[in-house]
Amino acid sequence: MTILLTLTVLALIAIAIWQITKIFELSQPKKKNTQIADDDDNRWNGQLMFAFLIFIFGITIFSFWKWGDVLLPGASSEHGMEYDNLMWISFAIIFFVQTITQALLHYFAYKYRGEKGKKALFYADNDRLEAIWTIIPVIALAGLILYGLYTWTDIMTVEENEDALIVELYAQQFNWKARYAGEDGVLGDANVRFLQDFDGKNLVGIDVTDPNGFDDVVVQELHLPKGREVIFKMRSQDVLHSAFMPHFRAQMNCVPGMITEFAFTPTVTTEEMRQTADVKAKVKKINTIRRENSKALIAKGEEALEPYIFDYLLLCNKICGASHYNMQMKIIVETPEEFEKWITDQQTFAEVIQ
Ligand SMILES: [Cu+2]
Repeated sequence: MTILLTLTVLALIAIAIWQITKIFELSQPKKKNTQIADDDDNRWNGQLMFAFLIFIFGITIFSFWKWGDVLLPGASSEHGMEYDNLMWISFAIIFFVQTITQALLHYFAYKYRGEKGKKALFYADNDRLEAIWTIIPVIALAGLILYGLYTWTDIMTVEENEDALIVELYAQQFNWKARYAGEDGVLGDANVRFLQDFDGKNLVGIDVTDPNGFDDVVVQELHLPKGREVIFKMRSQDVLHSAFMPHFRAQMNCVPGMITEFAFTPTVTTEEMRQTADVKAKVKKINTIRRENSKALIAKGEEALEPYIFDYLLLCNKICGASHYNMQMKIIVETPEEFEKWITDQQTFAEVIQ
């Protein structure tokens, strides 16, 4: 009922505005009655084009100033630098070209607006000009594509590395689990058919007929040693998920029925990241917002929000169901010594099913 009333009121307001506009038009002295644009109309249109140019430049500068600080902090992985360079170079070229072309387009629309008596110049073609505006984009785009392909291949190729840490990321609606290969460096075979074994203690479905699985370690918080390559093997229990680790510039789909791979080397520990000026500023900004929101919550008799502390996160980046937004796992990057101490404290699969 409220919706119907609101819609009726809106419709009546629209009709009133339309009628008032008509009255205003009729009350104006009749100047002309023609559909052909005159100098006044053309000047007005030209000025509007120029105003639009100022508007798009203005809103671009405003957006950089206002939201420039919500971008991710610097990459925390070796390949992340390459990835960021590619992105910033592409952005710079696009930004430079778009600024010039938009400025020319709108300025010329204003400068060469229609005027009485002004005749357009008949200009059939100019081979040299056409060659220039074809060859320059070809070189620029081919350069970008080749650079992109080279970077992509470099990032996506997972090479055999004896020293690499092998970690399985196991996705299910709506959480993550991680499995370390243990002492032998080999992940035991696994299958969703074994999930019910051992009263549900077999969290990722490790196959007990494969001896490689007994020293595997299954956890719900991902720890990674700084400076050592990590080879991730992704699996999904149910639907399509995507393992997204934004701070490491890493993402890979988790597809039911197959194992996908991605590898990177973390370069900054969680503790080091918390001490960077950029992250400190972000944390401060988030906590200011949280304090403000807490005031409203307390007024309603609810609990205040906890202060935010920076942590790396593994997120799901495929809309996989109702709680997709909350499908995440904390990642802790630490020194190799801290990592060794942590992993030896964890229970192996053999210990869990005892
Ligand atoms: Cu998901």
